[in-house]
Amino acid sequence: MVLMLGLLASAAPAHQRCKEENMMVRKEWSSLSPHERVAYSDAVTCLQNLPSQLNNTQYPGAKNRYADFVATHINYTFIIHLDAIFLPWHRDYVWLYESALRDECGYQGAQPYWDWPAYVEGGLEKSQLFDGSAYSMGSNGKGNNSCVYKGPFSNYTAPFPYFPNSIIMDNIENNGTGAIPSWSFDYEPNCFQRYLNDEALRLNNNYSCIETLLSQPTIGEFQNYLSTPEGDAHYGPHGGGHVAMGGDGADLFTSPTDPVFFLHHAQVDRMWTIWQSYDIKTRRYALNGTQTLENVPPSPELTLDDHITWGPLGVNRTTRELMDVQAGPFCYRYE
Ligand SMILES: [Cu+2]
Repeated sequence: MVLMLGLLASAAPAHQRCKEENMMVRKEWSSLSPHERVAYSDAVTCLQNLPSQLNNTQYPGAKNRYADFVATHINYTFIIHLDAIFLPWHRDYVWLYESALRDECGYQGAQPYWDWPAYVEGGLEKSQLFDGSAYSMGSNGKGNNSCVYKGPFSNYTAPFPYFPNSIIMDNIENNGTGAIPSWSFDYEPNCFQRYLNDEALRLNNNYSCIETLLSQPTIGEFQNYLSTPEGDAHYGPHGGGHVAMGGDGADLFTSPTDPVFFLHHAQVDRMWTIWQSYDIKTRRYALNGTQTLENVPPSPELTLDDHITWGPLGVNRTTRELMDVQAGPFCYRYE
């Protein structure tokens, strides 16, 4: 009988498991109450104080549970950016993080997002996200090292080394192997850094950029517009948000060191979800591209049956499982 019930439960179609009643609702940072904002940043601080679950010999810099997420991002940097894996990988990544906040740190809410265009006027430093109050996600950086000095996370130590951008460019230009540097997981403590950049946000993340992004006809064009690889201050809305954070948040490898990374990537995911919703039939399972950064080294086209692996961070998934935010492991919507 027990076995039969188990079979019935696992045979239930996804749409029956995810219902309006149990769906998480992700909201914009500024629309959370001050109490909700503190609950969120407290949960992040909690994660930064829990022990790591990674092998410490292999990942000496992973000094806590939060750093495990950063280490995993470093590890996969060359296969999860500027390719077809980017969107599904980061969707699952944000969800695993949100789940850790809830399951390991007692957070009751959903993952908030950062609606970029609403922050273009008025200056990031004065915004509810970065004003350095107890209800923000910490201040801008200051001083020679641009250390975050006020509000949540101002005492957080960024454990991993700095990765110069040339690592990525060298790999592309010299047809590299896409191997991360041998020192990638070394423990090199530094203050947590930001260098807020209003101009990057104004250029890449204004309302007209978002309109252009959402009007791209194919997933390939959507991806290209989202993350423009290079060029004179035009990075696309994904790159623009990273450059707007500056400091740790602008480092392609270690960017999740800045906890705003997860609000930024929730917004990237929200953009993809909205874009998918305009034509579910053709867009929900649309993929375009290979499995390596700018296809260096060359790799096969990503398919829905390919597996996305997480190591100790989470259960392995097929790409197919990561395409619908109300099926597979997910059950959430954006408000
Ligand atoms: Cu990333």
